[in-house]
Amino acid sequence: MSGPGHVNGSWMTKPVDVYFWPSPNGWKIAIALEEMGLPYALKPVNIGKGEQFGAAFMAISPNNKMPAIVDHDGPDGAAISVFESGAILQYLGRKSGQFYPSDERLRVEVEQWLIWQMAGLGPMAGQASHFINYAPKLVEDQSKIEYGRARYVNELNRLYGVMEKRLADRPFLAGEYSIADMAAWPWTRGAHRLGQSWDDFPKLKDWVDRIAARPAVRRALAKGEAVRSKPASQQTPEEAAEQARVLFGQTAKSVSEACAARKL
Ligand SMILES: N[C@@H](CCC(=O)N[C@@H](CS)C(=O)NCC(=O)O)C(=O)O
Repeated sequence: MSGPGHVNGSWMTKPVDVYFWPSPNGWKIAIALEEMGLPYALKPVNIGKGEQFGAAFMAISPNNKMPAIVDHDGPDGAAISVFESGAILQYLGRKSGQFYPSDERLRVEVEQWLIWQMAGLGPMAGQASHFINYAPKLVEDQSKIEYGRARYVNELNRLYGVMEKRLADRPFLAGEYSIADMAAWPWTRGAHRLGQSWDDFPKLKDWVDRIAARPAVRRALAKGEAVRSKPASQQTPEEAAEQARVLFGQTAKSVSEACAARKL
């Protein structure tokens, strides 16, 4: 194959640096790179330990969140950095000429579902996860979190319903497998941890299984999990408390202080 950015081109020999931690937004990028056959190197950013506040990382990801990439073979031959998983997927799709069609109608199909994931599914699933998996351990009076929990679990349920309808008559969100599926899958596969039941979403479950069976997805998960020094399930209560302190309740001031402390 040839064409802009295809993987056989000699200019594409340098691995893409992927600033990564094994969590849903990170998986999207590892999956895309495996699917596209682009060489990459995972650069761990342990967000539970505050590594996202380091100066070098903040220079490429000013939102103090992973994922971010540095492509040393940028469009003009010089390095380019990209943050925000949706923008990274679009960049890699254009670079590789895969999973992101150049035909305008097909591209619009992909983009609608990609942006839908970025603006809706991801943020709502993230909040549902917070209220189900983290907030109960951080708040003594459980009645204080009930409203937030129901709000995000219900909204996620509605969004899964949108996918269920969409997948009723096509195998993937934009018809063909695309970067939109890669973006949505990590926020869907753990439905049971987000207050949802597969009994309500059989088509969605088939789609989750179809993507999980892809060799590239399996490779991405294996390589990404290897970045952790131990499985998340073996985290001690002290480590969990430290992670919650670093990640939750951030403000502009707390981020500035965390960045300053990392420079000492
Ligand atoms: N909209 C961003 C969200 C990225 C995001 O939320 N990353 C989380 C982990 S999944 C993170 O790095 N959190 C670190 C922090 O909040 O300090 C994207 O899609 O890239």
